[in-house]
Parts: sequence; structure tokens; C-alpha cells
Amino acid sequence: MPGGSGACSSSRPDDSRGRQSGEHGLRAAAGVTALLAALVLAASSHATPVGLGMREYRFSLYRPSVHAGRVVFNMTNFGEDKHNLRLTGPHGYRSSVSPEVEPFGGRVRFAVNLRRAGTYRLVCLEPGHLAKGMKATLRVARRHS
Ligand SMILES: [Cu+2]
Repeated sequence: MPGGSGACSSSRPDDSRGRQSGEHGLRAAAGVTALLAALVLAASSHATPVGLGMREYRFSLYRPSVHAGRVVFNMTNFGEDKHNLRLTGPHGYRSSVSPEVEPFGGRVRFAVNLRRAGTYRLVCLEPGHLAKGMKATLRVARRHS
């Protein structure tokens, strides 16, 4: 490393604030604000991935609990029938029904927003599947900050 150039330290004259750089400073601040906003957005749109295996007639949930927020189920159908997924949860929460997951290895990503902590129930809505035991439970913990 070449020593002592000092080129990396931006020499910022102290008198620059009062003169013409007022707008420049504002623009820089706006840039930083936009960057921070983008970072916050990226953090808040982060989704927790959860693997979900499907077969006759059960779900294999790859993790028993998640934190509240966006969750993406990575569903794989290892069975011979079509399967799907719906969640119900606290305060009458009811997700949409996922697309059908095709048998023999079909895969679907299904995103939901689980805002409230509590116990959620996963079921398959194909006729007769729930009665045969195709359900699972996912615990949702309060979002950590
Ligand atoms: Cu099913």
C-alpha cells in the first residue's frame, strides 16, 4: 500500500458550508435519505422462506415457527395428487388459496403476510385431503426489532 498520499481522505474545506455548497449539501442529504429509505424498504420487504413438503396426506413443514411478517412457502409436491395450501390464523385471518402444486415434484412459491403473532393452521383444500390429515401448524412470534 503506498503510504502517505492522503488522497483517500476527501479534503473538505470548513468554510464551504456558507458559500455555494448549500444546495450541494442538501442534495447529498437527500441522497443519503433516499439510500436509507431504500435500505429500510429492503429490510421490511424481506420474506422468511419456509420449505413445505406435500404428499398424501400430510404436510412436512421445514420449520415450526417464524417471526411475524412476510413468509414465502417454497412448496414441493412429492406425492401423486395435486395439492394446495391455505392458511388461517388469529383474528379471522384467512389467506388466499395457493396455486395447485403439480404432483411428482411440482414446485410453487406462495407468499403471505402473517402480521399477527399466534398459531396459524395450514390446510390442503383438495377434496378429502384435510379429513385425511393434510394439515399443519405454524407458530408466528412477534416481530423482533
Ligand atoms: Cu392435498
